[in-house]
Amino acid sequence: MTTQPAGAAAGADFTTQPRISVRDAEDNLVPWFTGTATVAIKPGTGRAGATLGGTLSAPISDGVASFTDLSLNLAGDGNVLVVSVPGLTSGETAPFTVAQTATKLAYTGQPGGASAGLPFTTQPVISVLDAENNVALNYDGPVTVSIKEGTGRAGAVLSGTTTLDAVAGIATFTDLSLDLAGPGYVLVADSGTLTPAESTAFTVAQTPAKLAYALQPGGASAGLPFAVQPIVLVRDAENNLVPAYDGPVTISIKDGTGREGAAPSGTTTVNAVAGIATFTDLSLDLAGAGYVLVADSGTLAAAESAPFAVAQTPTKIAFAVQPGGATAGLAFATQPVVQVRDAEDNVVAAYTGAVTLSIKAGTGTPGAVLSGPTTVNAVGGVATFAGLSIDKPSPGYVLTAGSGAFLAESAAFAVGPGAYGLDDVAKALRWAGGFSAATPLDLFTHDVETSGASNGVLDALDASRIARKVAGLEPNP
Ligand SMILES: [Ca+2]
Repeated sequence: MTTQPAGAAAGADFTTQPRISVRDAEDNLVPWFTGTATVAIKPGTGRAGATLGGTLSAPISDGVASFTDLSLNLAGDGNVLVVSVPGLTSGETAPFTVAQTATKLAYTGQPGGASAGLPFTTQPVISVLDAENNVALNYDGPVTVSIKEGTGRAGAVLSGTTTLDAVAGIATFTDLSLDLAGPGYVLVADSGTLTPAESTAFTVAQTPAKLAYALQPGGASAGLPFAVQPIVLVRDAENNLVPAYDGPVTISIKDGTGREGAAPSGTTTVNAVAGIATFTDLSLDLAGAGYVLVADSGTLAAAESAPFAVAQTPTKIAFAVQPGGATAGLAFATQPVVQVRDAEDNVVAAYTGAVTLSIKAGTGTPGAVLSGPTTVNAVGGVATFAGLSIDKPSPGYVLTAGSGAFLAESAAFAVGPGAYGLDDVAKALRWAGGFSAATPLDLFTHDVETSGASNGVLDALDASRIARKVAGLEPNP
């Protein structure tokens, strides 16, 4: 070796190319020698797999041969070249180093499996390469990944550890994510000095992750549709609306909230439209405080509404106890009880208004009078009457209850005849004898021969029975 190779960098011609000379045994130049010198890597030296490039043969002229364009493609230490000439002892270079110059970045692993707000299932891998596209094993500087301007969705943000130090020339990202779904994202890898690299374009999908109330339920009154019906959104991990979602969303009462035993009514399950579930007719049957509604899809994270109260609105009155056991002129054995109720027939405990009873026009005996305290203030939503009586007997009385705008009617009931007198005995005898015709009301009041039942005929038996009552032999009435 007359000149040792030097200035070797991977993929580049050595800046100092080797030169050999032919010597005799005494180490003197043999200027008359002609032939061809061939150079090769000495096996087992340098980087495994390295190849020697350039013109590997050089003519020997005046005992000297010069190589001009040798290069090694891989960086490494301890490279030794062997120069051989047929018939002569081979020569070897001193071990030398092939340096490596990092020049550019490249995506050796493309980002993929991206869904808004979730780490890519395939994270990008960036390699630092030299001019020969060999990984620059010595490179351990930082590599930063960012969204290429103008690609993907405007305003998107790349999250995760976006800057990593390369390890042996390779930067392996682990937790990158993008917050907005969209097609055509391109990531740029940049080190500040090396030629940047761009990923292939990829799409960020959108995965529905959770539900959220966009509009809270409100204006609730027992049995009536909420004045403000809830609206539930389907969102991805980044709280973006998921317009592609059209699955069902179901509303239920959160266990342990509101009134025990309450149940929602209306269309409690609706399909989302463009990621929005709009309820229209929900109601709750029981008044109470602290109701929380759960919106659930079965798969996405459920949402809870803010707590709200269900008020109670009186909507009607009703006879809870029907009048009964009535005898003309005597207090009903069973006095009526009227309740003020909400739309769900729950008693409106807060109601204290007056409730007034009257005989419904056209029922009972014309001119009959309802006596007693016919107006009672409700207590706890309940008006309890006492001491009411009707003076004239008849079947088919109906009482009307009124309170404000609310009206209710009782079931029809009979007011039986009061105590009989001698004139009743006389009347009965006249009807029994056919001296006068009995009206239906006469039949109702004087057909008494069987206890509590009528045989539909006024005859002598009825007259005798009434006579026994008048005489005190039977209860009267
Ligand atoms: Ca009879």
